[in-house]
Amino acid sequence: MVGAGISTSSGIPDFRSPGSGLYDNLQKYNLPHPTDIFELDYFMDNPKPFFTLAKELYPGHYIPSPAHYFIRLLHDKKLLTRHYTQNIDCLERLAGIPEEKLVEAHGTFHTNHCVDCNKFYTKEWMKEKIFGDVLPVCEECNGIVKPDIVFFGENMPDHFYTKPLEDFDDCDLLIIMGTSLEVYPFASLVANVKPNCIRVLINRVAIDKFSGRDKKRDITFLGDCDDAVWQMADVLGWTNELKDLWKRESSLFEQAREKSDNNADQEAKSPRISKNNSR
Ligand code: CNA
Repeated sequence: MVGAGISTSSGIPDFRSPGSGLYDNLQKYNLPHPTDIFELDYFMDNPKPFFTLAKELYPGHYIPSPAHYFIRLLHDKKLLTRHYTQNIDCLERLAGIPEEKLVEAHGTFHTNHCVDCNKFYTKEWMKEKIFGDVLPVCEECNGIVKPDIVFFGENMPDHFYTKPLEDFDDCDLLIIMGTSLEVYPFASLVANVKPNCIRVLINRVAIDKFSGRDKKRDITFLGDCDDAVWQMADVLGWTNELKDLWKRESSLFEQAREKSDNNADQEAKSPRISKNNSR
């Protein structure tokens, strides 16, 4: 089970870290309250702050961290039952964790729907709107099209409710990384494992709700997720494998990113027709 802390070393801020977290850095959006950016009612009145943030967070800019590749290694070695994530950055998919092993509890930028008529739109369609600074408006009914990110008060995806029933009874080690465990119902999953399952929390700061819960089986590693996975890789004898995987994949992403930056530079030099849309 993971949260925003596994992606901070990739350059994506979390929500709640004082100073660097998104909630401390949303002044430019003039929100009455920081969490309004993920409130559906606020979004329906004023979708611009969300789409400005979406442009910053949009998948494609960031490269998965060693923590993501450690989870990929667990999968490659057939040790991963499932990966439950609160993150919306799609870095697990980029790290090669297959869709059937993922529960993206708070949704994803991968798919998009009209909030009024529910028409589906592809991620390529949405990306063009977001990066063109154009409000994504439904071609059928003129409603706003929203990435399938779960906003406060919205239902979680169906598999968030079905997969734990398959997974948690059989789980013999629950690794929880980079999360404040503040957001429910996701946080409540930690209680779903059987009493003999070891639970390891890896986080920069202690989480009261977790620490001391059950001293016989709960372990807290206070520190960075990447440091923790390198240490685990070391004791498992996987250091070289993790290093090779991380280096190989990261250099492929760097090459792709350079190529796309060069293409964007070329495009910027040629005149473009404005695609501004009014609603
Ligand atoms: P959070 O409440 O911001 O908590 C993150 C936790 O991670 C904090 O306790 C930090 O101390 C800790 N942390 C930060 N960096 C590291 C690190 N390198 N190593 C170890 N610990 C670290 O975020 P949660 O994920 O718990 O909250 C759930 C929200 C955050 C979900 O709804 C997400 O959609 C949302 N979110 C996602 C992203 C993303 O997709 N990358 C980014 C920001 C927020």
